[in-house]
Amino acid sequence: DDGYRLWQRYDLIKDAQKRQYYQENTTGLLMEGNSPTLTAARQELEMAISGLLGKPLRSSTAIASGVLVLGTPQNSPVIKSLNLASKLVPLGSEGFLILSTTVNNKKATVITANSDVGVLYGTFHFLKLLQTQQDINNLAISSAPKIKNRILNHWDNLDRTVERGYAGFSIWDWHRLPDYIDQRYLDYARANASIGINGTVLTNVNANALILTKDYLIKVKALADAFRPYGLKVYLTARFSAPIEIGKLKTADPLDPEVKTWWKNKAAEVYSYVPDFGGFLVKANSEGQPGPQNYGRNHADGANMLADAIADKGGIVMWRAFVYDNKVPDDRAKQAFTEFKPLDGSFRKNVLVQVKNGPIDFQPREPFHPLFGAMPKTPLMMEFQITQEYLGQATNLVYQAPLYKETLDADTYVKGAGSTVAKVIDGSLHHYQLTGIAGVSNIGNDRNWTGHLFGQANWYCFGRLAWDPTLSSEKIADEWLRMTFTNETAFLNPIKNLMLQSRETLVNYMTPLGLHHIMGYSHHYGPGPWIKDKQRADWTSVYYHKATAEGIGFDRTPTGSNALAQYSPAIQQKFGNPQTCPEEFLLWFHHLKWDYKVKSGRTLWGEICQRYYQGAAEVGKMRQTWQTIQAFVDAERFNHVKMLLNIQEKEARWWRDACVLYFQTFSGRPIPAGLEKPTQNLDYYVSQDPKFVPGN
Ligand code: BDP
Repeated sequence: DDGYRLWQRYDLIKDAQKRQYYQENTTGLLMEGNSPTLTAARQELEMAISGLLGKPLRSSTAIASGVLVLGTPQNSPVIKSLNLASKLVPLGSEGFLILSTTVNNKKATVITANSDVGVLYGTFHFLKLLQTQQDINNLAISSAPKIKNRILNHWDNLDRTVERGYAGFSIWDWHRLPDYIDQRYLDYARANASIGINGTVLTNVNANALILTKDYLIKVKALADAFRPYGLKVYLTARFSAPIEIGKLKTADPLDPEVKTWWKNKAAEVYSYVPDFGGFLVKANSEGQPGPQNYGRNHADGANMLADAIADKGGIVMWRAFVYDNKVPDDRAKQAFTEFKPLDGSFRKNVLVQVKNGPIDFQPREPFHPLFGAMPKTPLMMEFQITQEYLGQATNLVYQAPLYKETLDADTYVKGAGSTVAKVIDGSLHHYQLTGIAGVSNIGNDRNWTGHLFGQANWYCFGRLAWDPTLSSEKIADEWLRMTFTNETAFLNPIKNLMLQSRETLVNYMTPLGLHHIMGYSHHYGPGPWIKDKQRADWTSVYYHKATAEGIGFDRTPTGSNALAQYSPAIQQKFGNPQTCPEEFLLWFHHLKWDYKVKSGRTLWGEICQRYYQGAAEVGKMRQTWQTIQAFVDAERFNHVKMLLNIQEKEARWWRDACVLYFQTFSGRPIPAGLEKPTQNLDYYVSQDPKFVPGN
């Protein structure tokens, strides 16, 4: 089994009693509507029920005991007769209701919503109950997404390379589009719908203007048509200089009337192919990308010009706040806030500012981005990275729900305790009208989609948290494991535990105690704490760890860059003092002496060593744990994970030894007794530059 089926496997439930029980509750399907979306729901149910229960799902026209009734009050007279309006109204356009009830005195399960896509989401939820072997007798489930726009960002180039993609090439086969609709596109849409993802940006933020030409737009249309039944809208990245590159204008100045007209016409052309086109994602004036600042304009000028071009069609602009350049002398972590905070309130209503979870760049651990909570008049959306650019790429098993949750649950204190980041992005804190969350996709054309089989869990947990940020990492892991592998507790308990620990383990062997950005240059693979003397200081590692003979860490308090001042007073107070700063952010905010005493009673140097060794040792334990569950997994998937865990253990030791030896050249202290000595010397690690890194 190569893992292609993701969490939608629908293999026969082995327990005959359970099968019997589910069969009694799925005796037939009564569905009165027949839109493409309802047809997708029907097909999914038919496929799943015949797989899980080994018996086809019959369509019925009358109510019989155990029937499934699907539809909306608009397209189903049976559902209309149930008078569910008071329950349905609060669920909005995408929520759903699943009810065990009686219809004409017959036992029935009703899956309904205000829209067909809500019914589809409800269908997937119902199937999950079967896949995870739950009770389905007294169902009264109502669920609606807490965030409106739940979007994957593909960093896919038109030549099918994928920036920071580690699962093969792009799944968009531009060459064979528009006439060839790969089954993979439909399976991709099914998977996204099953977790409530409702948008996809097809192209890289480092954009190519050609995507906006007719040749590509007809291909984009083909994808949009394939995805539409699944409630998945298509978005594109807009290259700011497109009016020059493909429009032959002399300028891309957002205040120039000709430029405005060009974008209006271009937008109209896009909508002529894709009438429900979602809108544009823009990276501007960041890492060399063109933008409004090239013309002396600001981000709001640029975003508003594009927003005006698509407003009447209902489109949105997602304008990224990931901006930095070498003009910031003291601290890159401050730049986004410095540029965007003064613009609060000056964006059009259909603009969202898309902010990465932390102020640097998707590190194994970062504090939440200080913009969250700081722009009450501008809807901010979250950008997480699902692809593991800085998390061991596709050879490391790291379950990211705990990382996402850490940011979502972080308290900004901007309106007193409880002002969490989740409440900023779900709109409840500042009453945003638009809300959104994006995940940089880890999907490629590898058979198993994500390179590492456990990368699928990160796609899955992103979708689940986008729907409901209050879900726990544990619950999501449990669902995913049950659907992807088995419902056996002897498998679930150890592997769930392994997943839940995996992110902390990775932080320990890569960047413990708030260290960050010390990876290999450019490709970002493997350790590189020694990186220095590049064309930009903020692309080096020494800029971030600031190790000297005295100590280590980035002072972001008032005695240093004072990036801390961008957070609310309560955070400043807590994080500003090394004694009260959460230890996981210690060296993010403080430069401390090697002999500084940490909570464990060890010196800082001793603790750094301890963490690196602990992290590497834990990967050894992960490897052993995997061995114990062999009986529950088919050979192909078992061996896939086994081999990758072997690689991960090597890599964890590589990180450990390289970093400890390097930092030792500053601390001048021995590796604490009891910890095995690295087998190589530092020169060896410095001379190792990985040669076969994809995606960079
Ligand atoms: C960094 C990546 C780079 C991306 C950039 C971005 O290294 O490849 O283009 O982020 O988010 O993480 O724009």
